[in-house]
Amino acid sequence: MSSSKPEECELRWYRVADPADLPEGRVMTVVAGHKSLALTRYEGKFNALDNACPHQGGPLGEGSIENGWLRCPWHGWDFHPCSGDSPGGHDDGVETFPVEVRDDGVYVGLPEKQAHVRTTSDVMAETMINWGVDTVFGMVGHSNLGLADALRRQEDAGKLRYIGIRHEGAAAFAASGYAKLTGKPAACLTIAGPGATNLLTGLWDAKVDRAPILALTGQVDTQVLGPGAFQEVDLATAFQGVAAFSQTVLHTSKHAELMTLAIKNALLRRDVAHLIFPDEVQVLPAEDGAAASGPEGRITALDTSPPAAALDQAAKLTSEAKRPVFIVGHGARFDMEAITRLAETIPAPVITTFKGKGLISDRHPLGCGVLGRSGTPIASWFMNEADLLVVFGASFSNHTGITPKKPIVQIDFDAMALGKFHAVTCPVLGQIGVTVKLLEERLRGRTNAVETRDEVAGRWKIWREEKLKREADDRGRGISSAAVFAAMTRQVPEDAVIAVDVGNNTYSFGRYFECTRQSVLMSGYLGSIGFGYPAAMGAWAAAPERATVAVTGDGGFGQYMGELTTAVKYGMNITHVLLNNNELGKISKEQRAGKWDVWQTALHNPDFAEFAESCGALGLRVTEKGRLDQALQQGLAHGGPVLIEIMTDTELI
Ligand SMILES: Cc1ncc(C[n+]2csc(CCOP(=O)(O)OP(=O)(O)O)c2C)c(N)n1
Ligand SMILES: [Mg+2]
Repeated sequence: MSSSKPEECELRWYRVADPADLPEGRVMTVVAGHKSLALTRYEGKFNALDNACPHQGGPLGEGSIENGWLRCPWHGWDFHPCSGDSPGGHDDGVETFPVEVRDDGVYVGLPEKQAHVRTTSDVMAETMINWGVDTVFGMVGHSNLGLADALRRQEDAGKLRYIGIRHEGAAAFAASGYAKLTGKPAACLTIAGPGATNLLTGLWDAKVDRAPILALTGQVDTQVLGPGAFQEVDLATAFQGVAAFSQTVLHTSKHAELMTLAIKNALLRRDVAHLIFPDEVQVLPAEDGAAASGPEGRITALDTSPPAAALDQAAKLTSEAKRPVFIVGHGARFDMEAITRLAETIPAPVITTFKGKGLISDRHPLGCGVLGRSGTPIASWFMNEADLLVVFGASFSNHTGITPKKPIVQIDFDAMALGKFHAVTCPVLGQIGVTVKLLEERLRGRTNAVETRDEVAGRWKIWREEKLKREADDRGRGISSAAVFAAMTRQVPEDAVIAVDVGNNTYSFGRYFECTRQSVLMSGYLGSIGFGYPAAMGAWAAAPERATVAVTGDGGFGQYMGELTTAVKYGMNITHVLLNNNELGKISKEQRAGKWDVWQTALHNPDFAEFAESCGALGLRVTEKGRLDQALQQGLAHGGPVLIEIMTDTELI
C-alpha cells in the first residue's frame, strides 16, 4: 500500500466487503465513500467497476456474470468482469478501480475527493438563507438531488432545517401552517412529475389564505424537456393557476436574482412562488465569484400610513358611534397590542373571525369570541347591536357573515381587500398597527361609546351556562364535543399553537374552546381536510419552544396518517387531539340537512391510539368524559408526539 508511485499516493482506501460476501462468478453492489461500485469476483480475482453502465446508468452491481461477461440488468450490454472493457473493442467500457484483498477484507482505492465546486444550486440556496428562508419540507429524489445536495450543505453549516415528509401534500400544508403562524415563507422540495403535483392542494391552501410559500420542484433534463420523458409534466402549466411567480431555472438564468424574485413575490404578494429546476442545471458550476443575493436594498419597510382624509373620516365615525364594535381577522394578527389598547380606551367590544380566533382572549373584559358559523352567540349579539363596525385585517367571508347593513370602517394593508365583497362606508389603506396608532391620536379620547363590559360579562355568563349543559349531554354513544373542548380549555397552555382541520370537530372547536393567547391555524378559504396534522408540523418547525396541538377528526387525519412517523422521526412535540366518531360527520349532517340519504360517510378506522404506538408515538384512547383532563395532561407533558384518540358522539357537536 505504501507505494512510491505519485498517483497511488492520492488514493483513499475503503473497506467494501468481506471476501466471503462474494462467491466466484458473482457481482454485488458496494459503496466506497460516496461512490457506488460493482464488485466482481471472477477467475479468483476481485475487481471494482463503476456501478453505472455508461449507456443509461443501469446498476451493474445488480447484473449477472454470464459466459464470461458482466451483463447490464437494464439493457443487456456486456462488460468484461475484470477490465470493464466492452466486447469487440468498443470504447464504451466502464472505469475500474484498484482492489486489494487484505487480512480484514476487500479494499477499493479511490482518488481523494475533489474539493466541492460551488454550483448554481449553492448560489440559490445561499440566497434563500440570506432571505431567512431556512426551513424546507420535502422529499428527495432522482430529479432534485443536485439541489438537495446544496440544501444539505446549508444544513451541515447549521443554517437550514430540512424535514423529510412522507407525502409532498404534507410538505405544502406544513409550509402553509408555518407561514400562517409567522408571515414568513418556508420552502417545499419535490421531484418532477408526481412529487410536484402532490404539492398542489397545500399550495392552493396557502394561496387563498394569503400565506407566502416557496415551491422548489425538480424537472427532467432540459435536453429531454417537451416530448414527455419519464416523470415529465409541464410544471409551468400545472402550477400556472396557483403560482403568482413560476419560472424554470435555465443555464443562462441569473440564478441568485431568480431566487430573490421568487421570495419577493411570495413575501410581498403573500402568494405561491415556484421555481422549476431541470436536473442538469442544478449541478452546473456557478460562475466564478457569483454572489448570492439577499434582501438588502430589495425590500422596503411596510409600515405605511393611511391617507389623512380616510383617517379623518374613520376617526369621526368612531368617535360619534355609541356602540362601536371591533372585528379582527387573521390579517391583524401581528397588531393586536395596539388594537386591544384602542378598544379599551373607546371602549369597544372585540369580535374575531374564525381565522382570527384567539387574537383577543376570551377572558378579556371586551373579548366576545368568534363571529359566524363557528362562533358564539356573544359575538353575533354585539354585531347586531352595534351602530358601527370597525374591521381590521378581515376578508369578509360569508362564513363570518359581517353584516353589510351597518356602517363599516375597514382598515387593511391590502388595497384589494378593501370593500372586497361589498361597499364599505370608510375604506382605510394602511399598515394596521400604524393606522391604529394614528387613529388613537386623532381620537384623543373623544368618544361617545357606552360602557359595554358588564354586558359582555353578562352574555358570556349565559353562553357558559349553555356550554355546561352541552358538556353534560350523554346519550351513551360517545363523548360530547363541548366536553372535549372544555377539557382542552382547562389544559392547553396559553402559549400553544393549535392547528385545526375541517369538519364538525373544527366547528365545535371554534364554538366551545376558549382561547387566552393561543394561536390558531386553519385551512380557511380552501377548507381542506387533512390540513391539521401537517400544519402542526409546520408550526412546530417555526416555534418548537411553544406547545403544538393538532385537532382533527378521523376522516381528516386519515389523509395524512403517515406523517405521524415524520413527527416521531424529528421528535416533534405535537399533541394531537383526534375526535373519532367513525364518520365523515360534517357530511352526514349536510346530507341530513339537505334531505339526502346518509350515504357513504361511515368510516372503517384503525385503533388510532395503537397505530400511534406502532409509529413510536404515545397513543392514548379516551372513552369516558371523566378521563379527558388526565389524558390531556399526560399528553401535553409527554414532550414528544402524542395521539389522543377521543371516542365522540357524532351528534353532540
Ligand atoms: C380534501 C377535502 N376533501 C373533502 C372535503 C369535504 N369534507 C369536509 S368535512 C369532511 C368530513 C371530515 O370528517 P372528519 O374528519 O371525520 O370530521 P367530522 O366532521 O366527523 O368531525 C369532508 C369529507 C374537504 N373539505 N376537503
Ligand atoms: Mg369524523
